[in-house]
Amino acid sequence: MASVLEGKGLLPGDRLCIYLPNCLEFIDLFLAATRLGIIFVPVNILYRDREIRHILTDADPAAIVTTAEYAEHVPAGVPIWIAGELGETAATAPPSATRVSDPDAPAAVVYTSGTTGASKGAILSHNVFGVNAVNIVSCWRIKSEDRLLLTLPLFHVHGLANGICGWLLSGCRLMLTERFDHTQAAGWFLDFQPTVFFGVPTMYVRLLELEASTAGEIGERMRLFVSGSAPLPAQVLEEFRRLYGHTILERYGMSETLMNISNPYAGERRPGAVGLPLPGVSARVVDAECRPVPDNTTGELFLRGSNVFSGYWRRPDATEAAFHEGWFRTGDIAVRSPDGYFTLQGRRSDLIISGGFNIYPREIEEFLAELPEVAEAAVASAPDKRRGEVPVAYVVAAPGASIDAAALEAACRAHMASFKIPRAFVVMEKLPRTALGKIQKHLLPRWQQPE
Ligand code: MCA
Repeated sequence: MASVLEGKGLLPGDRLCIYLPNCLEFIDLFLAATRLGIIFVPVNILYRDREIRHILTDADPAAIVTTAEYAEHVPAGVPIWIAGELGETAATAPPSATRVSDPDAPAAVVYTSGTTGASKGAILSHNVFGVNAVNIVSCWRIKSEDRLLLTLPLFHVHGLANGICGWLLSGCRLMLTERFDHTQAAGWFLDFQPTVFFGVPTMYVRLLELEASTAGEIGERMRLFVSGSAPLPAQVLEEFRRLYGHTILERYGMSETLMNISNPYAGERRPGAVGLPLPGVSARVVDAECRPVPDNTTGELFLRGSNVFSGYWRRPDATEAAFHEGWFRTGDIAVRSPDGYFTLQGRRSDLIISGGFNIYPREIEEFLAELPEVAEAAVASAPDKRRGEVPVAYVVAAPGASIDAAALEAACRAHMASFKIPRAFVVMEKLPRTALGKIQKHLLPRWQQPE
């Protein structure tokens, strides 16, 4: 695949966008691109025209690789290569001798809606992927005898950095599925008999729905369940322990830093806490003036280490704002216990994490406000048993217009990823605002998921 990409004229530093569901070509393209020093830019397969256009404009790639089926979602303007055709050519191509040697050079740019504004490209060096893989393989004791069931999307670093790079470094046996499907999960566990599983809390909530006998059989063969990308409710951890006989190991990461903090493999896996800093990671809790606070005191979590990204792609302003005296500002609120365990308590921004996917309300609010029948909109989160949080839209009709929720939902579905679509459109006379005009989301009427 590396010689195919070279044959296409790609050079070190060029960007290559990948808009693919999980498949073997995804892995081949990741390995080929990074070996050539081409910057790998994965695009969420659930993204649609607006979201893809934003990344194509920002990353300015040489091409985007996708399938014939998904090509229809890709806006015109950038060469489209079909993954299957690249794979066929690669099968008979001579191996490439090229290998980059600068570990601090960018290996990938991963778009994240982060803590503020439209998504930005987090620049991840080869070293960051290497440090992360070494940390999780050693700390979670992944061996070549292990069998890893990976159902996470590879367009996010949970699946790509922890899943694929953890598999490659450990030499374990990997089963990769196109996506997580709760109707097939039991079969996958019973047939493949994995020993390690990486998941988001939504997956664990789904696994709680299995028969006790099936769960027990799965638990007997499993060695380690890891959870991340969103908070794992302590009650889910407890129910899971009763049903599967395993205490899920919760860890905390970000697209900008990969894994930062993890509950120990041996030692207390504390419900509700994300654990202890990984080797090489410094973590501190600071006050509004960025000064360290004592234990048991809430503040913003700052991180430093060789796992931290190189900045945001072509966004020197956002990169500058993301650091303070060499410390990365996570935007997460945390507290450290005297024995060193960190617990996350919320976020500085109104980011919504649904099923492990980040949703930035501003993006949906701006889309809705562009619609002629909407004067203004606010998007807030509502609790959801399966996904943790889901977005809910509160809209004020334009003068003389009436709001048709189904039409708003159809408009959202046509232009953005399915997980971002508000679960309800609550019509309001006006939105609660402070004297300065800032919308007060905590005053919006709570919306309950209908049973
Ligand atoms: C969902 N859909 C997909 C995928 N996931 N289609 C293709 N590929 C996928 N990977 C489709 C579903 O089929 C469904 O389609 C629609 O999207 C809505 O899905 P959803 O509402 O998400 O519900 P679900 O189908 O039950 O999906 C639950 C899920 C998904 C599979 C757990 O939420 C998921 O994959 N979450 C993982 C996100 C992730 O990897 N986060 C890591 C970010 P239809 O509507 O047609 O039926 S990295 C990170 O956060 C940091 C670094 C960290 O610490 O990990």
